Amino acid sequence: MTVQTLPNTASTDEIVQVLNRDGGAIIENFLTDAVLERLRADLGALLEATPGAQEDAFLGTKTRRLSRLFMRTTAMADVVTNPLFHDVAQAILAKPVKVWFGEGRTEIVPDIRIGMAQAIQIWPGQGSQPLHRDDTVFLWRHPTGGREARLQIMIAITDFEAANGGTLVVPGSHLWDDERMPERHEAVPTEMKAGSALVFLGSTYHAGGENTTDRPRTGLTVALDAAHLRQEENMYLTLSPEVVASYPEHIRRLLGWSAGRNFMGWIEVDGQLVDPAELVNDGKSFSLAQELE
Ligand SMILES: O=C(O)CCC(=O)C(=O)O
Ligand SMILES: [Fe+2]
Repeated sequence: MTVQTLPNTASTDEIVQVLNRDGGAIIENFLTDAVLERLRADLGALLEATPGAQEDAFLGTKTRRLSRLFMRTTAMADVVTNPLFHDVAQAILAKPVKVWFGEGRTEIVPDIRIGMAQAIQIWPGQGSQPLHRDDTVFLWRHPTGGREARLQIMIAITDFEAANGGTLVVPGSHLWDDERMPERHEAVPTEMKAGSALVFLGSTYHAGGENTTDRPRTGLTVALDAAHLRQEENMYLTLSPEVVASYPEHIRRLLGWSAGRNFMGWIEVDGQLVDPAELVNDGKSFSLAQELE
């Protein structure tokens, strides 16, 4: 089994179909050259100054991980609003949930939210990660019955090859139950040109591969999650209100400054339960934080 490669003209439906069948898909030319260059310019020097992780078994001592990306490059806004990622995540994650309010039967559609964003640079000599599911952060159980927690993307900032650690993916593993152990021979390496991207479900087994070349492999990974789940990267502590306020409302909501349609994440102001997106709009979140000091 391989991971199917789709052109960037593929429709949301086509991409969703492949993801439901295989658990992952490669999208060619996901980024424009201009956005790719901005990401390289904004993150390159920072990655150079970033040390490898201190833990080897999962994070990798020869792997550099740079997060807090929305304060480091505004190109992140282009990444998360790209319809090849954003609209596919919306289609997969924003599935209605039926609830009762007294005698009223109603449907709530979850919003989507950025769960984490990280540049991952795998240096020569780094061995492969253990195969894992990224929805493990939510302790998600499988089979999911089609209710996924996360859509993840891994964008190639340098070319991804089998030899340089191109992400290992186990096609079809999103359908497995929690008893089945993933085995290395079931995984295929992601090979794609810089600017292309692998999208995969939170329930798909994958891992960073071994880099046996003499050059680092650089990727940018971002998660879009169902918004009622806690964000893996703590955006409230990571990004200052000033940084968040510098982005348009849609991005601010995606970053978590929003209560969403199920009102998860409200704050109280003058006795009213308010969506924080409204406060950031008129600058009130700053005075609110001061009031608490
Ligand atoms: O770097 C990669 O190719 C994948 C990394 C990964 O899956 C992770 O750190 O969770
Ligand atoms: Fe992962």
